[in-house]
Amino acid sequence: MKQGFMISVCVWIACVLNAQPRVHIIPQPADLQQREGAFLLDQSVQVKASVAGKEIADVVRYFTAAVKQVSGYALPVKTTATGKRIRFNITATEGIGAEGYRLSVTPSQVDIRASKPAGLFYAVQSLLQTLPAIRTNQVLQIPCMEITDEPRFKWRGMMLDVSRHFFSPELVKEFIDLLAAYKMNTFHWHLVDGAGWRIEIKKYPKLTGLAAWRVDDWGKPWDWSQIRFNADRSKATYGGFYTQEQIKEIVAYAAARQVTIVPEIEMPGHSEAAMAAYPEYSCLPQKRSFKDTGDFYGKDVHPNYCAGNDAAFGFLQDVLTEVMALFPSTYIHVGGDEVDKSSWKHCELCQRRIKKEGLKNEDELQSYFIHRIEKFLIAHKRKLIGWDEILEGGLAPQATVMSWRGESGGIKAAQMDHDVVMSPTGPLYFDYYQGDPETEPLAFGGFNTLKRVYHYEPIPAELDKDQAKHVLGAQANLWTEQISSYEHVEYMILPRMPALAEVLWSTKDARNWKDFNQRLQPHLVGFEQKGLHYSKGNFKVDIKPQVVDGKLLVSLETENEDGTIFYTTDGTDPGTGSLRYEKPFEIKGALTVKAALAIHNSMVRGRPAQQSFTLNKATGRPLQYATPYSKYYPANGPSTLVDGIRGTTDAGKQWHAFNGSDMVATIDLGQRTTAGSITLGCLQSYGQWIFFPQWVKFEVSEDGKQFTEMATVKNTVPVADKAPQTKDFTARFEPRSFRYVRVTAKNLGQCPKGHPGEGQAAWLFCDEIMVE
Ligand code: TNX
Repeated sequence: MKQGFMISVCVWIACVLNAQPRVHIIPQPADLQQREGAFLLDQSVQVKASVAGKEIADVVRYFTAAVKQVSGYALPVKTTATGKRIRFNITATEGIGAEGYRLSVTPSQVDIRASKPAGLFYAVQSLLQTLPAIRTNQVLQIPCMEITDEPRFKWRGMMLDVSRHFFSPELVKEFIDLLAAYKMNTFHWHLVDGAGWRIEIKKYPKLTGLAAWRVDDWGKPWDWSQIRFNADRSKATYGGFYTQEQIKEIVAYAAARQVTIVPEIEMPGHSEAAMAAYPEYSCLPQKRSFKDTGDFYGKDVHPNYCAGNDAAFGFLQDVLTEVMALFPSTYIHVGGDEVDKSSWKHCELCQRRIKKEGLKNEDELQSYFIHRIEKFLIAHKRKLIGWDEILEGGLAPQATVMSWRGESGGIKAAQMDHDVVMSPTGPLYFDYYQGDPETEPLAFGGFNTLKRVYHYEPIPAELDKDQAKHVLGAQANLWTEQISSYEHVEYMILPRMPALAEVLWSTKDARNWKDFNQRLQPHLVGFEQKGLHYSKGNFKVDIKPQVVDGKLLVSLETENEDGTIFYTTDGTDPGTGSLRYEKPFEIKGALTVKAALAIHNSMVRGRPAQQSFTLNKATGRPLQYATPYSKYYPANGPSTLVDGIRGTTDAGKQWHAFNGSDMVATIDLGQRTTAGSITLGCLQSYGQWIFFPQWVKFEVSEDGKQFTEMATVKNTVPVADKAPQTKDFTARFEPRSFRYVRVTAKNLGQCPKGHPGEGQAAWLFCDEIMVE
């Protein structure tokens, strides 16, 4: 009897515990113990702040305002409080650093301790994540728990490019709010680039009068078919800038959220906008036309700041002086990336400087440039940070390197005892796709999915313990060539930014992809409630072909580990009543697979993934290449050309690529087979250096040794035809019987005359080979 009673009490307690929602804080705290019960947040709660002071007052105000938003209650703030209370304490707390905090929640009290306001602020973020995202009818309960927490890295950053597209001060604040909610502490503000100058500099009014405005065009600068327009194209009316007053306000707004703003003033390249306003500081002082302000990467020559002209340095120092007065950040970012040094090569002043300073070449001139600017910043007690190109020609003595072209620049700098911030394109470029390009909004290219971001490790294995200390942290970059609305900005950083926040805040051991996925779900609900845009790329099903023993199988995969995949093959959209995916299944005829994920038995909204398959006599047969395809374009592996999927004008996905070399493929049909045509599909995309082959030769054989040529089909599309397009090269003949097929596609060899890559290796893209 007694035992039975005990069991039922245990079951009851377990039920109560189960009923209590699990705390789903992102980033995962260093130590979190959830306890039974909850602190009921109602009108009777008082807030107690133990020490007065502006910074604490800022945090408390932020907290009460946030609570008011989700509850409607204006909690009173007191120095002594009785009854149910939330206490903010600044005390020297052992075991947690400058940004750490302790949070203890019991049914009667919430107690927050930190040694600095930053810690209090982060405790507040953890607390707020236990409440609903918006005001609802829900009872507000903070689960009882004990948290001890501090970040792993001190640079937890996000960059926003406001040059390629301008975002208003209000939107920048919204961006900062999002960072703060996930305990990110650095906002790298890319204020200047070729496409527009965005910061008011009192001494140089043309920067905002002229260089902030352009004739509108945007999209994919290398692919004219994908260029879009927002505004009137006859006048330079597109753009905007921040006044110094607005900047001061934003800096204060960020500071109240523990976010430091690192401003970036690009030099010596990416300076088309500044040079349109002040051509006298470029190597090409002839007046550039007003329209050129909007030139994303410079159409002809890139007008760098002239490294031989002291007045250009004077200009930049004046600009930096005003910048430093606005931004208290220790770090000032000076760009330094992608400098086209050809204008320096042809500039008399630059060449004179090279001689006078005993420099070897233009690389060393770039290094001279950055050294000189660093000296100026150091004299003003600031530190220089720049993109990894600042390593070229010799790194400035105290510079910090932001490693974007992979990690090698960062590794090199750390080994030279310089600080680094990791920001490699893969996976930290958030202008890249986060899911299947066919169902995602326009992106730069590339593929940085949520899972790849989550698994990023900022400390490279190459660094020893001491060198690793130079890795301050990491940041993701949102370049905005393709991003013209703030909705799109949100979409690109959600949910990848919270994933990065966990990489940078939580301990390495705490990282758990499945657990993150589960904790993320309520955050996604919150995004939806708040009307925030976010990508569901993480839920998208990847429909992949697999050739096994001559059979064509299809596998369905998703990054999300929580759901069930449903699919159809009859063209209808899948639902929970459709076929449930268990394992790869065979395809025997032409059909379209559509697949989508269900979580907790409810379909994730959005377009399902879709893939059509067409089969022919070569599908699934073994294929051999004379020269291997490029490892950068693995597509679906060695069987890509016989996998039943056709490449589209999207270059990244289904193609096998050959750089400068020909494609020679031999297919064994397994037995003598009768057919009357052979086809090879190819891609041309001028802007991406991809050209149709000069000709394609089709041969057949019975023994795999003696081949007979059936036809050689010449290309008829001009090499200068810029529209991305696909083309089938087909040999038709009297049906005959053969076992082997050999297809040779002749690479154009070099990019043609007048092409930006003139003389360099041309790409040949092939998919698929069809025998019918
Ligand atoms: C490279 S990253 C750039 C940017 C582009 C970006 C597009 C870097 C320092 N330079 O100018 O916007 O790629 O992903």
